[in-house]
Amino acid sequence: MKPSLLIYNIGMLATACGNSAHGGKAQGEIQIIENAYVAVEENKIVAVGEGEVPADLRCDGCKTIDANNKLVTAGLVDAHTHLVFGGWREHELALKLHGVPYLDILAQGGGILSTVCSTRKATEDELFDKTAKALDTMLSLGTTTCEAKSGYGLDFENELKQLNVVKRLQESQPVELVSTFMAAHALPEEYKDDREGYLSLIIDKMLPYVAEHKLADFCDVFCETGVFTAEESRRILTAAQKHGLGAKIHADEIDPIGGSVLAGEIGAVSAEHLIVCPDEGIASMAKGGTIACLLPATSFYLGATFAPARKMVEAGVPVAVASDFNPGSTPNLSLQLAMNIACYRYRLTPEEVLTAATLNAAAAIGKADQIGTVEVGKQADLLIWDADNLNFIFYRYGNNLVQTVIKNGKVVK
Ligand code: IZC
Ligand code: ZN
Repeated sequence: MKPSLLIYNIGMLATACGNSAHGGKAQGEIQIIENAYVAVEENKIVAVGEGEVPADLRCDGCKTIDANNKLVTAGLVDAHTHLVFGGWREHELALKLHGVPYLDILAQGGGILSTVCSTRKATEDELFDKTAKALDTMLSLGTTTCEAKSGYGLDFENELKQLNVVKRLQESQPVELVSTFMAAHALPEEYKDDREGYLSLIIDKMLPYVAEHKLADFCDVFCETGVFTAEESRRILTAAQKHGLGAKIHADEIDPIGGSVLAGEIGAVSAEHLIVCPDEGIASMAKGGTIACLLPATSFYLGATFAPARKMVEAGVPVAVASDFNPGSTPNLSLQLAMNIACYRYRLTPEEVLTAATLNAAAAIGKADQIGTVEVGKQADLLIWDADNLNFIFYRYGNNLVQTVIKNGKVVK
């Protein structure tokens, strides 16, 4: 066998292992190989080993990369972003600094609803160009796969416009995308006196269309005070499951109104945020096999408390870490930064956070059998870091330490 790409002289290869999310002790049990090599054929990893590269993997014609004794990991998987939107919301920073709560800004027609106005005004091409630029930055920061939620259209035409942008971007740039339908992100102004009308639009019209046209793999709901109740979330998510979409839920971000308990009960793939997750929510997620998708950069940006990540790991709930990139509660594209904050503020170890941002994140978007680890048979999504070891990328923060990005077996940065 002659590979198409050979990376040799790897100082440290650090990777989670397996095809499913890891919680408990297993979250921190990663494989470390010093003096390693990785061989790739087309878009797949075909060999991973230690020491001298075997003769049958050496080739004259193929591309070789000398990793210069640096760290190699799997590409980062960002399992939670609100990627496609019009405008920004920098004016809200001053309000936040004056202590105006996030939900008050939303209740006054700002927040998400102001992004809905800008997104509705933007053309599909404008959204495409803006999002392509964001993805280019993400790729250089090491994100090789990214989830993208709709939820700034809040009507048929504009939700589809967002989903369509993701579909087009999937075909035109290297970052692999997974779409989540999130029309239940806020109640649009035109339905403010007709909640049932909007729920029916989502459940009876939009969901069947999105599922039939394969425009999303997941459905998400913002289950929060003043947004959608746990009962409304249950109706939307169980309807989505009947259409074959996986369930995700923004739960316990500000108030614990039952989102995490519901997540476990309905077997949601993931629950997001979980800043104020009660013990019964953790128990329910452990029972239901739900991944806790935590967003530490959001706690940091909002000056909020931090999700009880250690408790979750110890209860056997697999923890994923994502950026939550969005124009309101965290306008940051760097999953690296989120990983650093996860380490410092959740007190997760570098090994646990690596699993959180690769294998567990891949599982949270239904791709753990294809990506998230550096193992034979997985897709060749790899990073070479400007770091000698895993600890270094957690110790340093605020800089981009990713040197080389390989997506699907091709050097893309
Ligand atoms: O635009 O504020 N939390 N949704 C739920 C968000 C934050 C995004 C936003
Ligand atoms: Zn979110």
